[in-house]
Parts: sequence; C-alpha cells; structure tokens
Amino acid sequence: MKRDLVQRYSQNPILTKADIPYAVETVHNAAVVKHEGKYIMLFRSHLRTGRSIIGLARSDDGLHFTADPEPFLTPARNGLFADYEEFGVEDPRVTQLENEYIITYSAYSRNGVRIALAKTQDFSRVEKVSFITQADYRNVVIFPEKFGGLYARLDRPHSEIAPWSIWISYSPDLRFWGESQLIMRPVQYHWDEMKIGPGAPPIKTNEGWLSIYHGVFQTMDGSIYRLGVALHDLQDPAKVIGVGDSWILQPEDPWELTGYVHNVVFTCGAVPESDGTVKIYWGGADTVMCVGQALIADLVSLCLDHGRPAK
Ligand code: BMA
Repeated sequence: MKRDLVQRYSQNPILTKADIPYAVETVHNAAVVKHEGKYIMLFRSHLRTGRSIIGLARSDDGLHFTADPEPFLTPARNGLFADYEEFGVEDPRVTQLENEYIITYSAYSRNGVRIALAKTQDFSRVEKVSFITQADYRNVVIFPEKFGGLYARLDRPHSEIAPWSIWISYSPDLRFWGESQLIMRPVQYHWDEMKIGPGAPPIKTNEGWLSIYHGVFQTMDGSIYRLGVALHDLQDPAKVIGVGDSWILQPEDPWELTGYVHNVVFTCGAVPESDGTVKIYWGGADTVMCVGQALIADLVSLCLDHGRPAK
C-alpha cells in the first residue's frame, strides 16, 4: 500500500518544552486519555539533571494542549518509592478501569528500572499504589477489561539473553501478577528485529484487541524506533491473531529525525474516536510530542491481511 496509514497532524509538534510553565528540556512519550470530555495528556520531561518527571496537559480537541502549572508525578523523596525512583519517573501509560484511571510508569534508580502503578480519579490527586514488577522491566500496558475475572497486562522484560519480547501477565487485584507467557517476539531482519515493546494500552475492536507497539532496528548509525500493530483475541488476549508485517510510522519529520535521541517515534497512548479513527500520540526523538490519525479498520486489516508471525 502506497498511502500512509497514519496521517500526521499538519501542526506537529503539538507540545514542546516552550509550552511548559516550569523548566524542562523535553516533552515526550505521553499517555493520553479522555476524561469528562477532555483529553488528558501525561507526558515525560527531562530536567536539566538528565532525570525525568511526568507533567500533565489538557485539551478540548486532542490537538491543542495546555500544560498545568506544576508537574503531576515526580520521584518520591522518602519511603519505599524513594528507593526506586531516585533517577526519575518515565513513560507513563493510562487505562480507565471502572471509575479510576490506572497509571503505570517506569521508575529508575540504582537498582534498575521497574514498573510502578499509581491511580487517580480526577487527574488532580494521584496515589502511588505499588511496584508491580522487579527490575528490569519497561512498557507495561493494562487492558481496560478483565478476562475470566483477572486483569491483564502486556509487558516487556529486559533481557540480554532472550530477545526483548512482549509478555502477558494476569492479576486478581492489579498488585500481584502472574501466569506470565511470552506471546510475541522480534523477527530477524525485520524492522522490529532488535526489540519490541507494548506502546499504547490495547484498543477494543470487533476483530480483536488492537495493540500499537514499538520495534527497534539497529543500524551502523544507531537504533531506529518505529511503530507497528498487532491484534489479540478478544476473549483470550494471550492469543495473537495477527501482526502487521510493515511498520505504521517511522521517524520522518525533522523533530523525529533529530533531537535528544535521534530517529525515534515512541508511543505510550492512543485515543479511539466514535467515527472509527484513532488518534495516535508519539514522542519525536525523545524531545517533542506529536499526533496523527489512522482508521482503526486499516490497522486491523494490516494485522490480518499482511501478517508476520507473532513468534
Ligand atoms: C527506550 C526508552 C524510551 C525512549 C527510547 C528511545 O529504551 O528509554 O523512553 O523513548 O528508548 O530513546
């Protein structure tokens, strides 16, 4: 197919450090959800220490965002969380479950990187609940529904031995997780051959759960981060029914090709709309936030008709 599946918004980037009322060096890798008719964006920002915090911005249309005056989630200064967040908090994802928004984020410290879970009802107060992985894990996305009474998540353990693959785990209470299985691997000499990781929390469609993931390819000039799609069975999300063979988005705009880390598009959130489109949000070069739109049906077809093996 010649046509681009993701249409970039003409006024990208939509949020940069110039828009933030406190001192930050980057605005990227943001989760976005709708809450009471507004779009809420939780974005990651590097400080001049080189460590990250999470800020919040609001929008009426999903395109024009205004940042709150203060950061939303910052490293704890004491208690258990402080031990594991001293190097920063990164890459949030948000899932609405019942009346709450569940936030997962990467916590960095001298002990490695692990995933913490926090929750909020209104995006004004946030409560850190617990760590839900040990080190080293990144990219945890939680499904917005339960399966056989259990919550489900996709995640990506760090590994120098096995390929960096996507796993699924289940939990009765969002705190204790188990029954893990590897469900999707990188494919050799393919655009996602080095690493894959879950991106946006999965979106329910008639054909299955649509997962937008990132894949990494290593070149002589470093790594390229791109986005692709996979479809999981509606009743049994451990079953991957199809994975698109081609990427849906790669670094092309100047602010994706160069920046804090060059050649990166990285997603932590996408918002399905009632007209069959989805707004996909991504960080460009770990520096700015961008948005684009795709037809959900096109992404599903890519998974089903032009598949690559899941494992
Ligand atoms: C990954 C994470 C992401 C980042 C990406 C590209 O390992 O650190 O936060 O966007 O690398 O630098």
